[in-house]
Amino acid sequence: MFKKILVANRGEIALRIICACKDLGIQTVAVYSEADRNSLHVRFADEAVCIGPPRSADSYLNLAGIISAAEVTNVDAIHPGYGFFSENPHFAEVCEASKIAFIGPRSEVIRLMGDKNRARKAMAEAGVPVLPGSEGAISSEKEALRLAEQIGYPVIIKASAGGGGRGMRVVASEAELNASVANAQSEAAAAFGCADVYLEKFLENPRHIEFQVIGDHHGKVIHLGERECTIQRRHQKVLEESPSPSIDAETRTRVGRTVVTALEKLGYTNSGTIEFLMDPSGNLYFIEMNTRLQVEHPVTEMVTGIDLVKTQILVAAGERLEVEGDHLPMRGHSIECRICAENPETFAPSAGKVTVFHVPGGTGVRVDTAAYAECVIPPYYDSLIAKLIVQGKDREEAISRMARALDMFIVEGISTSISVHQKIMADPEFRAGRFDTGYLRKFMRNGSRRKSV
Ligand code: MV4
Repeated sequence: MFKKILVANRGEIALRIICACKDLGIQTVAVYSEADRNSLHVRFADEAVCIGPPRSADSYLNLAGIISAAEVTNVDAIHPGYGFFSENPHFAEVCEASKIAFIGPRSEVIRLMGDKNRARKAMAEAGVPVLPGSEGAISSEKEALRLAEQIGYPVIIKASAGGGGRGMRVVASEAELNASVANAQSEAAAAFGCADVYLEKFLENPRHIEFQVIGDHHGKVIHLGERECTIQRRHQKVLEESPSPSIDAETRTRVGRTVVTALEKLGYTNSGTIEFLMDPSGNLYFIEMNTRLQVEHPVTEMVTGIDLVKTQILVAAGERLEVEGDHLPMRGHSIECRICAENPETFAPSAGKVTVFHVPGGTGVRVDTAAYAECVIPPYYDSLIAKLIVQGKDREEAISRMARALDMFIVEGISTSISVHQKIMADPEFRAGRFDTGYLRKFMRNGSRRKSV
């Protein structure tokens, strides 16, 4: 087992990882930027190393600084959290070469899934349904036209090196497609350093559903059910829940078995998420795989009862997943609201000093945060300041607990998205489970004030 782990991240997720290490009796090393000197991850880690100036590029993305910190503190492993180096195959390779365990999948698998076109091909070959589209990268305008004709418009052109909504363009007709391929290729080359693009059938206002998996180093992969992540704004999730109100037990069993079989074939290790789009008939199609721990992992923890971060550490250290069958059973319902430091009307970031900070509690309430009264939210990083997570015996109980907890969450000094979540919890359409990826746009337009989303 590892004796000491370096946490290559900040904020709530750094604290979350430190908690798991403490539960396992593992020593921790924090790394921090000059803007994060007074952060709780620095305070609660056993050791802390400053790795540079405030900007992420100079600190949390300072590869040499992080590896040096790992070497001088003599850690056995690095947990990358989410964002930063979590899905960087080069970082994982450097760890592997430095004999430091990277708490995540093997670098080749990270690289494979980072190429969205290769990932689509690999998953299709392993038996996971994908949307109709190109078999590899598109090589010519002619090929794209022929394919689009065959599958029908609208289609979407995606950059292989994109993902998470970056480098996509919807094409409604043949006339539009003509200029699109070359433009998409040069845009992709400029933005990602790789010109490869591929084509898919475009689904209008789908739902976004993702399956959580974890694999050990002995060939065993299990799934932990799905998360409903449809409610997003500009490709940023706003709230997530598990189970999805639109997935039944039969679908969960069938899709779960399909993803577990596919990932066992790929020799997948550690935590991963398989993203699907759902069409109005309830069919699921693979779009992308994320090879990291996700922001929304707590809703899965609440319904399965396992500590995912602890499990990540244990499997990275070579322990077996002691589970019969291909999944863990789920119980009850969980919802997570992302509380962001932003203006709830314009969604502009709102950095600055938090003067009052009171977190809700009570039955079925969990708050993952690194904020505290009098702390300063720096402008350099992601605006997420807290995750409010609730569980209940069913969706209705979870929603009423969330509404209660939001009312008892007090943040003063900066603006937050709490009021947006309060409106969603009160919305009959949300309560009925009726929403798609266009939900927030429609919902905000129908609200008391007109807003741009
Ligand atoms: C799509 C799509 C429709 N059809 N692919 C956006 C994020 C990235 N993971 C994939 N995305 C989409 N891919 C096809 N073939 C619509 C989206 C999409 C979306 C997906 C999930 C949640 C919110 C979204 C908002 C806009 C577009």
